[in-house]
Amino acid sequence: MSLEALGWNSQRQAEFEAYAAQGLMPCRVVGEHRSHFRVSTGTSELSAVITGRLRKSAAERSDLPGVGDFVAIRMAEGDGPAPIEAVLRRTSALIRKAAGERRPQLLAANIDVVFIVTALGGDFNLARMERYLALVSESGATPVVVVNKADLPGDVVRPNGQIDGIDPGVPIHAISARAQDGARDLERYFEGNRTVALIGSSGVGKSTLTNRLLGHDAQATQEVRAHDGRGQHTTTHRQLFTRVSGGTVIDSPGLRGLELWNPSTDSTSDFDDIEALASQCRFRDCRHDSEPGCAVRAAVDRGDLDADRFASYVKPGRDSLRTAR
Ligand SMILES: Nc1nc2c(ncn2[C@@H]2O[C@H](COP(=O)(O)OP(=O)(O)O)[C@@H](O)[C@H]2O)c(=O)[nH]1
Ligand SMILES: [Mg+2]
Ligand SMILES: [Zn+2]
Repeated sequence: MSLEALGWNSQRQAEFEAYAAQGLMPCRVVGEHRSHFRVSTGTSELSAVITGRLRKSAAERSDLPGVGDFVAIRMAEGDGPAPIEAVLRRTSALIRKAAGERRPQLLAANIDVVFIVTALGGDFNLARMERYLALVSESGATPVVVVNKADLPGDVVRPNGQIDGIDPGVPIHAISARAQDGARDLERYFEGNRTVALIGSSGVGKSTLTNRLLGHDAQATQEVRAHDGRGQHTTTHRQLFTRVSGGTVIDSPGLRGLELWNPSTDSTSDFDDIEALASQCRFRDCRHDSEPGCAVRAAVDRGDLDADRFASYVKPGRDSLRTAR
């Protein structure tokens, strides 16, 4: 293995020359833990920590290194973790604004392709898919729609290979990660040692597909709860996996629902949690009144969303904000 297999290229090398002159070494962040990072030099993996200077120079939390970042480290003397001195320019960044939090959080950096994974058996939702597509495009990565569980009954993908309502320019792959059908068609997205991230609802088969793409079981998969067809989250910390045949994969970089940060629109709303729910309503222009398939009202009914908060969200005058999404 070399750093090239992890996506290092001549542009990055050119940018790195100034750091090389300071005796620093290029690495890619492959894991993020509470107290430290795991970085790969291409030939070995080591622990690393952010220097105080780098922390101070970051205007936003999302400027700090995260999984997928290429960084400049100083080789530690002795056994301690290597200090990360700099983060190289990102070619793309998946950033989210967590519900109730004002500060953006980096989910993954330098992602070339995002597989937006959905599955037959009830997961597919056009409004949610459109939102994923828009936000992935904005991150700088290329979106690819993967409809998993093609072994189950369902008619999301039309016989011509397209999905009603989705831009025909977006590649769509109907596969079965479990039966191994069609997963080979996804190999092409790793050509040139590219990095692919998988996003989508829990239970759609992201970890199963990740294992398929890696050729071994690196990620734990889960059984879907029988009563409602939904999955539980089993993927805990973010990790970048290297494929033996080149390229890297990140299984669900931490996206829950649709809390992606969208830098070009107003995302500093106090109602991100409700807006994330609203994006899952059946109708895109849902007024959360009496429309069928309203995810916001359902959350109120379940007790997941406070009724008073909901009332202040729908109070007159907020219409423009809600429809501006
Ligand atoms: N029928 C069917 N089930 C699948 C397929 N791929 C994954 N699953 C199952 O879906 C469940 C959730 O898979 P998992 O990979 O953990 O989903 P994740 O939450 O998206 O990572 C597991 O029980 C898998 O065995 C598939 O192609 N067909
Ligand atoms: Mg998983
Ligand atoms: Zn609604």
